[in-house]
Amino acid sequence: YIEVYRSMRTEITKDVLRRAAAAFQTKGELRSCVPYGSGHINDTFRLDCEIPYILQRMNRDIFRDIPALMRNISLVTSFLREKILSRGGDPERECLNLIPTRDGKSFYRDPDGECWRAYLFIERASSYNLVRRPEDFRESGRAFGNFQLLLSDFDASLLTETIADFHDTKKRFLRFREALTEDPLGRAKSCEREIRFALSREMLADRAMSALREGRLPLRVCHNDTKLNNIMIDDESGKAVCIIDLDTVMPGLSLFDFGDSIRFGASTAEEDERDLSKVHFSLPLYELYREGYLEGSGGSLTEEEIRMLPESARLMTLECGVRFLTDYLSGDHYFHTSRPGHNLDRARTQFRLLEEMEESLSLLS
Ligand code: ADP
Ligand code: GN1
Ligand code: MG
Repeated sequence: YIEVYRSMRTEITKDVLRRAAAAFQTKGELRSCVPYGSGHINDTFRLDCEIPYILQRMNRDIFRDIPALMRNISLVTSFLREKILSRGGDPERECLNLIPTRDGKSFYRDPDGECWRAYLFIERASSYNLVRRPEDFRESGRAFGNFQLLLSDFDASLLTETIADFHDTKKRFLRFREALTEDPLGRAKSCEREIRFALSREMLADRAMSALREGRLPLRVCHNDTKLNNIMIDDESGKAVCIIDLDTVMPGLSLFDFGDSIRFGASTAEEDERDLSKVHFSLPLYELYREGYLEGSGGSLTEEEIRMLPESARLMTLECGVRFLTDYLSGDHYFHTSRPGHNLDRARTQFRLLEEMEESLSLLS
């Protein structure tokens, strides 16, 4: 066990961690528990007992209704489990498996009110912050497309919206403008170029949501957070094993899922790369992902959805850049950061990518 884990929210001491770990129906003695992965939202640990587990402290500043969030995840994972079984797959590996608490609940609330959950650890598979082999990216497109197809007969009315207006880019701009007006730390002067860049594209923000309102795009059950490190790729075969991070599974547009994967994975550098000369949008990676996604979604996308794919990549990249910049201006309360200016660095990579997408993708749409 580590002595103290300094989370962005509150410290997690060894005792707190031990107590949380002991709350679940894990097998054998607890051996170790160490911080794990590079997610921006929850505090994630690898817990080793007789077998390994993932232990997560959920971010209750962001997810305000944890029981509803956990109900969503229980419903979706049980539904996927049945589908995986019926196609002869291995549900222990191909979907997330929640470990119940010792008193049979889906999550544990500690004495401070913090909420924890545990999953089986998916072994012999990895998640990546950068595409390792181009073929893996096609594979992840196929898996995210298939994820949506599998959930196409899931009753969306059972799901609670875990974060309201999650991909409403226009509303994201409104919050950005508020942060800009407040500028609580006087940071706006350090990013005037980025602010101008974002504001000059605000007129694009409503393109997807207005198509939904006008009935030109269908509402589907989506993942909503389809970056490459939310998918586990088998270490040996290179096949996508399991889609993880189900916190934002809720009704949305297929374009959100497609566009978000592109903004993260079709980049030649990591999301927080400081040297912008390394950050490029890769059209070949875009094409590979598109092929995989269309295959995985099994012909279920409408013509209009397909027509808007290039635009969705630009939109989700713009939205994410604006969210990083908003968090930078407001004092870094939302995304985990590990250095000063981290969110600004992230906003810059998104805007660099977007500039290149505007050149190369406009030829496609
Ligand atoms: P966040 O919401 O903070 O992004 P995630 O649920 O994505 O949290 O988990 C963070 C990281 O932990 C993932 O990117 C992945 O590397 C790892 N991870 C999560 N769940 C599992 C699992 N069941 N098995 C193995 N690794 C996992
Ligand atoms: C967050 O949770 P994580 O790290 O997989 C965020 C996404 C952003 C992403 C940017 C719930 O994803 O929306 O696109 O960071 N998740 C939430 O890397 O806000
Ligand atoms: Mg994640």
